[in-house]
Amino acid sequence: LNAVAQAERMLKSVSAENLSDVEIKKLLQRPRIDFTSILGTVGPIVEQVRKEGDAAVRQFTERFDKVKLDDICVATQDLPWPVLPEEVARAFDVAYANITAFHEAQRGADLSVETMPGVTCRRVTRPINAVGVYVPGGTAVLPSSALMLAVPAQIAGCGTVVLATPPRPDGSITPEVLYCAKKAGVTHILKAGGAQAVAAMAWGTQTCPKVDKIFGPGNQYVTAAKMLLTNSEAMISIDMPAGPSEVLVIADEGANPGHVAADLLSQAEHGPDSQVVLLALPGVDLDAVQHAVQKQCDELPRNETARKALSHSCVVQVRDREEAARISNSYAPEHLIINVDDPESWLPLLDNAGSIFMGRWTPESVGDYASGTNHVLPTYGYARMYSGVSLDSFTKKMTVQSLSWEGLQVLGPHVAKMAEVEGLEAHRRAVTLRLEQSS
Ligand code: HSO
Ligand code: ZN
Repeated sequence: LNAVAQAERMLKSVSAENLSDVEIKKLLQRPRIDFTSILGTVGPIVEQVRKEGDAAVRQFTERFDKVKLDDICVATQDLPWPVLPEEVARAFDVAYANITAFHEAQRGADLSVETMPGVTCRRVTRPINAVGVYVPGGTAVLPSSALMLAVPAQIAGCGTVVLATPPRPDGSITPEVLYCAKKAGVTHILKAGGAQAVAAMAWGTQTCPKVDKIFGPGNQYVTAAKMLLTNSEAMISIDMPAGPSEVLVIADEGANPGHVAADLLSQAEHGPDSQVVLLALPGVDLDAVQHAVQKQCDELPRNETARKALSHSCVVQVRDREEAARISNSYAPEHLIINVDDPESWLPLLDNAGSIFMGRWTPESVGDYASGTNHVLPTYGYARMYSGVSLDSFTKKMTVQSLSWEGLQVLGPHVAKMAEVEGLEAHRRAVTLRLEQSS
């Protein structure tokens, strides 16, 4: 019986009681990504796309995706609406509506403050003119990511939205991705993947517009290309640093072991280097959880991927809420599921997480697809200082100030004094010359 129990234990299990904070940190270390060799491959691709534009993209697409294409980048409006099964279209319509509602509500009012009499400071928001969104193909095509990125771009009012995605063997793009792209007002579809797609958007080609900011998850080549191009003459910014997907689940005695297992596996199936962590409060039936993980994992079409992810994942038994919150804050998970009684009382204790899923009835899947929140979130511990993608990600803010004659009389002498301190005489004069003039 013991041997069976042992074999069924898919997740390494430890007790926080026996470990120092440093040991826990070490235990929860993410798999390291070494970009050195990848950058060596990606650099020349990026360079060739810069020099040759479409011809290079075409060549790499033929080499990597095994597709020969004439039209690399096409206007979305020139592509016909794909025909989708009714239920599929309805599901994406619901997601579109909810994502729109939540991101529409993120529109903040412009600011205006009179800091001194006659001195007015404002802040106004403008869309980023041109953005590129990357939607991965490969082992799992994620049309939901098209919605998560194109919808806020549409609400922000970005003039050019290029969606890049690898073409299928027949040269077409996934119908669901096209459906989402058309709904969300994507202007151009770039039928390319990998570093060549990112480079095309960053430099611009004969047919692909140059963009100002590039968004979206992707494999290590995509990530490396984004990293390279941010520090290049292409003058682009990116959404955030990217790493493998992850979830941390906090469960109490009342959590259903089958639900806990399903939530852990839903992240594990994303990729072999995904990481899942369970913080189990006293009373959780850990054998039942391990058993459910094993059983459900075996049934998954992507069980091999999930199994690899589980091999660097674990269960940590915690003593109380404070200990759980401390470990979770230190790990800073991309997704945090609080499967406990009274989750609201936990929220004030939680500082670092990309997105939080509260209570018994909120699986991560709802946020991944359709509740309305964005699923492009900081991974790899970056939730400590980065936010997930939101409407703000597609805008920038300009400040505006205006002084009346009276305003300059009140503020000017102080500015002149500061300029004097800094030894910047021209700055001082720009004020004093005006002060000498009567209204
Ligand atoms: N969990 C993924 C998002 C996703 N899940 C897309 C399913 N489809 C990002 O962390
Ligand atoms: Zn997911």
